[in-house]
Amino acid sequence: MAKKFPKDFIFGGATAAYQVEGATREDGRGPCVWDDYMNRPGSRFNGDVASDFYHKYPEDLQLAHDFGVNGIRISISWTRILPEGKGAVNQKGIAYYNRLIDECIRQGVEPFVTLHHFDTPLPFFQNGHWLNRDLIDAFVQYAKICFQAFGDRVKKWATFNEPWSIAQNGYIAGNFPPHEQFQIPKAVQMLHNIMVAHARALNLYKSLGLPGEIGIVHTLEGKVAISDKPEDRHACALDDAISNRFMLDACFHGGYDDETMALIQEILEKNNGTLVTESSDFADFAAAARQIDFLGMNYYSSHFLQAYEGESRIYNNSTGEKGTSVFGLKGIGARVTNPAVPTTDWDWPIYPQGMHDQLVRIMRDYPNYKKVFIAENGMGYKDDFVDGKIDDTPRIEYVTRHLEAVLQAIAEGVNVKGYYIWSLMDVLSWSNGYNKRYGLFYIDYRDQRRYPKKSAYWYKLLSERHELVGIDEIQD
Ligand code: BGP
Repeated sequence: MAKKFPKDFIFGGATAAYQVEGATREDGRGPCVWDDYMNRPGSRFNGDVASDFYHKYPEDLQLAHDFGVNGIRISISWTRILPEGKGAVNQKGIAYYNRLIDECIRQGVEPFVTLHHFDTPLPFFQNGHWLNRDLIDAFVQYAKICFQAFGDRVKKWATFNEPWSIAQNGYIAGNFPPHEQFQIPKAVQMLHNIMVAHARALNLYKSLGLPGEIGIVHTLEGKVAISDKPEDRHACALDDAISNRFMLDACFHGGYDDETMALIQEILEKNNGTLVTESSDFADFAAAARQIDFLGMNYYSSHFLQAYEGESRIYNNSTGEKGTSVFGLKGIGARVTNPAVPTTDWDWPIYPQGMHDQLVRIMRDYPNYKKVFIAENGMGYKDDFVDGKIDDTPRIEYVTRHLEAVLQAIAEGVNVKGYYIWSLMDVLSWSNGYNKRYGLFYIDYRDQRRYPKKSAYWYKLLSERHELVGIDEIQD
């Protein structure tokens, strides 16, 4: 295992517009899908105020600076720039992101900007979402406006955050809008369409001759067969194909490998679906695969797969009641508990080995990748707030073990250039609300005050020394 992180390694913190900004009706912002969804009757929470980053970003960036965080993932809210998703540009939205980006740079916290972090404009969502190819054209238009407005200062761009989560959570698990379940063919079609939008925006960026780099952020879920039985291994290959390979092939191979497509076809056939593509899609994929500068990799967890012959069935544990999850998909497999692997309260297996394995897999299967940023990793935890102090030792342990996996991958030759902890400060969790916290900085949502957690003091030492530090070395 390498001991030190590379000199130019970024120790960042991640956020996303809807999860932090709040101010959803301010300065001409139009509605995105989440405004509507989270304000539906019976909803337990919403992002109307969130972490009030829209107003408090100078304080958050000051804290980032003071605690050694030298990079921040932010995303642009599409409907601040284009309130209806297309048409007239809202200059107040442009002005806000100009202020935010300038403040990041002033504080030495480099902005890594994502164009789409789940928050599709409401009219496009209502009109078929990513199944409607009109959204591809609209996304490219929106991307162009952002590149032209901010591309002189933003040096790291990501087209999308986690296409897989949009498709899986919205159309398979049903815990994101539009709350559909088991619509596997729709999910596959969406992934393809989003990959086309990614490729076209990336190619456009490259044609503008701007001074930065562009990539995409994928969540890579480790997939491990629960046994050596061929049927369990096949379930594992199927889940890996739909969750990871399909998108990685599009981004780095410029099209889908035969083996990947065979697995996807098998899934589609068992679920009575087909995939529709246009031949120009593959020209766009090929051009983008030649030009992509980096992969942003989010990693939280791995799944243990068992063969499964039944109908699809899922129970989402969105309250942190440990041991309640159920996940079996027709034509794919069942995600089962591995008694040897601990889990979080939300039943996410804690398996750092999977992070190492996914990094090595990128190097092995996609050798034209140039570099990887860990764009998100972190631990959801119900932090205890005692006299203004938060002892989040389990989070520090979780991150330490995942950073060890990163160091191991670096030692084996993977070019990893940064780590953005999810999340910089506490944020809204899409399907869990405000009690599933991830931040280095605790937010008391009653008054929006920020408090550094034990992990923030630890992260500061880590960033100063560029090597892992023990919990006993923290002085707060
Ligand atoms: C990723 C998203 C983030 C964030 C994180 C934690 O999938 O990119 O936006 O929410 O997961 O997820 P959750 O809040 O559901 O625990």
